[in-house]
Amino acid sequence: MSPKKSFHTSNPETDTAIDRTIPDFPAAQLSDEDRYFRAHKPPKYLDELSAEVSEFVEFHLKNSKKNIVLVTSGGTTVPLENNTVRFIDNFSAGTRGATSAEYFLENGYAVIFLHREFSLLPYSRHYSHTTNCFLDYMTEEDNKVQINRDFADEMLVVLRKYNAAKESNSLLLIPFTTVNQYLYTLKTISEILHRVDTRALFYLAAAVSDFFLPQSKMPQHKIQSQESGGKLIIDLEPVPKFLSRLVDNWAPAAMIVSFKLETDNTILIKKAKNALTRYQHQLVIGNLLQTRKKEVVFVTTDEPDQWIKLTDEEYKNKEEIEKIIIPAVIERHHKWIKQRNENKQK
Ligand code: 9Z3
Repeated sequence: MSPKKSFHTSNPETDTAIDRTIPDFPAAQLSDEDRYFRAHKPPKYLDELSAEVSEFVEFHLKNSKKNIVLVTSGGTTVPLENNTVRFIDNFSAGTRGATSAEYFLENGYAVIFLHREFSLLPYSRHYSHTTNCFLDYMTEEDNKVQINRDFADEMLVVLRKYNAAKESNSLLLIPFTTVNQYLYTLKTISEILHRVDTRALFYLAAAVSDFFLPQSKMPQHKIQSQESGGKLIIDLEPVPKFLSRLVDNWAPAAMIVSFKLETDNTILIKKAKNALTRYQHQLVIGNLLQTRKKEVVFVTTDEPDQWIKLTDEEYKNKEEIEKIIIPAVIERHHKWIKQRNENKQK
C-alpha cells in the first residue's frame, strides 16, 4: 500500500473560489475550419468511402509495409445552386497529380489518388484527354481489333506498370467534384492515415478554390436571370485554411507537401514562404502556371530554395519533370521518418 496522501483533489480551494479579481476565462473559440464543418453537410457517401480507404490502409499496414502517399489532383468546383446547373471551376487538368502518382508507385509507395472526377488518372492519362480519339490507338486486322503498331511498344510499358499497381493493390482512386466534397474527404482520409504515422505522406497538388458559396446561402434551384434584373452578383466566402488542421490535428506525424501556384514570378517564393510560416508544414513546391511543366522550386524553412528544371532538350523530348520531383520528395520523406523515429527514441 502507498503511504497516505497528504492532499486531496476533490475539494475546491476555498481561498480562490470567490476571487473576483481573476480575469474571465474566454469561451473556447471555434476555428474557421471547425465552423466550416459544422455548417456544411458531409457528402452522403462518406462512410462508404471511409471504409474503402480504411481497408486499403489496413491492407498495406499488414501486408506490404509500404509507405502511403495521398496525392490530390485536379480542380475543385464551387456550385452556385443546390440543383447545380452553374458552378465556378478551378483550373487544372490533373497532369501533375496523375503523373506524380505513377512515379510514387514506381518508387514503391502505395497511392491514394484523390482526384477530380473525370480528370486525368495515372496510366490511362497516356490515352485519354489527348487530341487522339482512343480508337486511333487501334486498327482492324483480319476482322479483329488490334493495337496500332505505332503505339504498341509504348502501350506495353504502360500496361505492365498499370497491372503491377493493380496486382499489388497499390493504387486507390477516390473522386471529388465540389470543394465541400474535397474538404470532407481530405479530412476523413487524413484521420485514417493517422494510423500510418510518419510513413504517411501528403502531396497536395489539387487546385483548391480559395472562395466558395456557403450551403446556407445557396439557392435550391437554378438562378433565374429575370429575378435579379439581368445581373448576377455572387458574394463568396473564403475557404477555411484547412492545412493547419491537417498539420496539427488530423495527421500530425505525416510529412506534408503542398503546392503553391502563381502566375506572377515576382511573388512565387514569397507566397510559398508565407504558406510555410503559416502552416508549419515541411515543404512547399512553387510553380508558375506558364512554366509548371518545365520548372518548379522546392521551398523549405531550413534549406536554400532549390529549383528543379528540365532542359529545353528534355522538355522537347517530352521528359516529365515529376520524374525528378518525386525521388527528391521521397528522399525528404525518408529523412523525415528517420528523424521522427530517432526523436521518439530519445
Ligand atoms: C499546383 O500548383 C499544381 O502543380 C497545378 C498542376 C494545379 C499547377 P495541372 O493539373 O496543374 O498539371 O494542369 N497545385 C496547387 C494549386 C493550389 O490551389 N494551391 C493553393 C495555393 O496556391 C494551396 S492548396 O494557394
